[in-house]
Amino acid sequence: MESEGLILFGVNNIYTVRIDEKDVQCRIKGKIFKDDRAYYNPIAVGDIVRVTPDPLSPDEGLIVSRTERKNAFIRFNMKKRTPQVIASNVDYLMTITSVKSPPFRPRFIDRLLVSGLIEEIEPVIVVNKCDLGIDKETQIRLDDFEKNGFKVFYCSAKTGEGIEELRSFIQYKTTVFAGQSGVGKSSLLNLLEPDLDLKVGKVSSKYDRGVHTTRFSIMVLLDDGTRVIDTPGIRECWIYNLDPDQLKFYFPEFILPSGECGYSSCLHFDEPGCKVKELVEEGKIHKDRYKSYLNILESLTERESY
Ligand SMILES: Nc1nc2c(ncn2[C@@H]2O[C@H](COP(=O)(O)OP(=O)(O)OP(=O)(O)O)[C@@H](O)[C@H]2O)c(=O)[nH]1
Ligand SMILES: [Mg+2]
Ligand SMILES: [Zn+2]
Repeated sequence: MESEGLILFGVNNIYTVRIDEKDVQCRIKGKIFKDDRAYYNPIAVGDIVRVTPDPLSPDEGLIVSRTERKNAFIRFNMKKRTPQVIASNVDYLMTITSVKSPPFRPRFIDRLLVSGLIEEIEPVIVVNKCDLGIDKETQIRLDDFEKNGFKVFYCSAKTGEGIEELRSFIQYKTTVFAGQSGVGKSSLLNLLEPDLDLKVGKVSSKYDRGVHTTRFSIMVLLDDGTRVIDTPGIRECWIYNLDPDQLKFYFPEFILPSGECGYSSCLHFDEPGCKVKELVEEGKIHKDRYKSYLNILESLTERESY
């Protein structure tokens, strides 16, 4: 008899699948996902799968198919040149960031926001470690995100500040926590679910960055049905599945002024009469956001010529 399940965790081709109220260890039956070789992993946390009992091991299951994904948070593995699905079927992509230790990296946030928008996952920013203080320049950049329509939460896993607001925002939804190593993703999740006791690492004082404590993605089901996915820290966020001339649509503050650019197909790069560039020069569009745009555009154009 087949049943439907939700992937909570998976490593070495053994998956923990929530079926009804129980967690069942499952393997993939045979080579059913051979069409999916373009991906590093055929099954990801958040996938909905069909499972049959394993005839050789009655307490375990065999995954026989996967329901089509609504969306996916994908990491592009530059070394292997393959996309890796970190989590699927999610409502919010929460970029967790810290103001200090590790340092604030707004360009990295810009990339994660684009990744979410491409997949039609609502991107949200969570500024953790607020107990360490926020300098003026960082605050200006954070206000700019809000001005452009992104939700920004301020919290501290150390003091508990802002946690209840975060909890009510994610209630009943599926949220993936993403960000650099050491920003406090696992710490925040431990605070949301105190019995959880996820391993928390330190921030290397020598390099001022995390030590990659979380090794595998895991979905945590909170008591009220809220779902949160903790993920390993990522060093870089590559945008890969995008036509370079589409990128401009993922920077919300470019959309309105682009109507006043000299060319309707303006890439806001070096075209004459570009309104976006004019607003950057006037300080009305944050120059750092524009730099992020140019950096991503460049990487997409390079990639096209492989
Ligand atoms: N001061 C301060 N430290 C925090 C806060 N949140 C987490 N930390 C510390 O930051 C360090 C890293 O926390 P983790 O929760 O392991 O970070 P992570 O994002 O899960 O890191 P990876 O699993 O490596 O990706 C730990 O030493 C935490 O105690 C906070 O709000 N304030
Ligand atoms: Mg972690
Ligand atoms: Zn333009």
